[in-house]
Amino acid sequence: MDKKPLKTADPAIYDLIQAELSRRRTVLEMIPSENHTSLAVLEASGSILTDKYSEGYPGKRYYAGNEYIDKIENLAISRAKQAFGVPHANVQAYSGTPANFAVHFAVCQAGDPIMGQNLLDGGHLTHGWKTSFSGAFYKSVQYHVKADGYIDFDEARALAREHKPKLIWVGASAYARQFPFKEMAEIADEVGAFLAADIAHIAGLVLGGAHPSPVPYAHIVTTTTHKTLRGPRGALIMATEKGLQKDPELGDKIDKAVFPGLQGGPHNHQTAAIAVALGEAMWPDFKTYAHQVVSNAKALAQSLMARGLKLVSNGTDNHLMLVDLTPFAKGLGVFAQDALDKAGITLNKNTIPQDPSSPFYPSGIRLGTPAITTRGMKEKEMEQIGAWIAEVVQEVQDRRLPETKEERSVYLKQFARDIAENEKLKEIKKKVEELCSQFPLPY
Ligand code: DSN
Repeated sequence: MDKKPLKTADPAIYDLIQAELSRRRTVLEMIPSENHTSLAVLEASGSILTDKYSEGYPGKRYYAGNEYIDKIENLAISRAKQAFGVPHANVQAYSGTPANFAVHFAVCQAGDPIMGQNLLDGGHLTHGWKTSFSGAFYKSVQYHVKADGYIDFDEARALAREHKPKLIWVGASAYARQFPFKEMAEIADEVGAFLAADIAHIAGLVLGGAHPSPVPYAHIVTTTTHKTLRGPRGALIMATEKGLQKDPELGDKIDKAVFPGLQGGPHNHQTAAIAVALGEAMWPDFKTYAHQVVSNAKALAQSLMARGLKLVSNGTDNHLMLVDLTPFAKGLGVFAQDALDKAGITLNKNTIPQDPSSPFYPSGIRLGTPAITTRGMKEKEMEQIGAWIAEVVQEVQDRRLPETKEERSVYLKQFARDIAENEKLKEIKKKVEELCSQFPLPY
């Protein structure tokens, strides 16, 4: 086989990757679950390790030739244990959803009751939402947030007492406040449930000391590795001391649930890159990064609120915020998302608690600061970005989502044409590009 680099071997894919790189260089990436990894993480995840099969665990593989793979996986495991302060870590789950599936498989039987935060209130699909395996295979009950945007413990406690869940999830994808690990642990302990903290969004903040750790309170901790942790796609599943006290077999059960329960061969290039990211997250400058992510989010939230935008829970304690657009109209999220994208600000439409519209046409937008903080932006830039976002929202605030599917399709096509021509958006995009050029990507 010829040793050709991608550029000559497959110019079509090469050019598309380059195009994506240019896009990323010139936009503000503000989807709060995304980040820009280091060159070292990219190098490990694009490495020759992708070729190797290694079903099993270090020292107990079903294939030969795993001498170095064992060392890599052991390094990833020991860094995860050291970084989070846990006695057991599994680094093989392909991503967050498979990791959470493995947790259910490890500690529940099909049909057992489970409990998690309602998806439309910021929770995650895998915490018991009806369209996910977790809602289909288990008897799921969901707790909500109150009108002020904070988790409703009274409801969670009452549901736990009534349904006696075997597993309770704390952690969410669109929750702007500190996660109440201690309070949820009290509820789980009262009913004898396993408490699993899904810290996918905040893992980097936890490691950097910018958010309390769930480790003293939860039995199990899961996280993806590519959000604030700034690693490759992937996930960790960890058992805490408290978890091993509740069930000394918990670590083994988690490992068996991942393999052979749900997955085949681990993605070794991913494992190596996770090890690199965990190494980076233990450097002192990662603490500075994590705190800056939160300071930037607070500054951005202030900038938005000062311009009259309403935030769910009136602010943020972490890396993200949810803008509630219902003061203008329901279902405006898609208009704001697409107009902001045209202006070079990438974020996502999102439901808000008690959303009067639907998940596909929600009434909010979700945005965060992990990636723009990686580029080196600080509070001064957040103030400016908040001003641009408010200006863009002003451009779309009078839009109204038509009621019928047919009308919507015609209306949204016209909207796409309108925003492509919009002079204000073009002007902001230029300014965004200018700002981005001063803050290069890490690769
Ligand atoms: N897709 C992730 C997020 O954006 O939060 C959750 O799985």
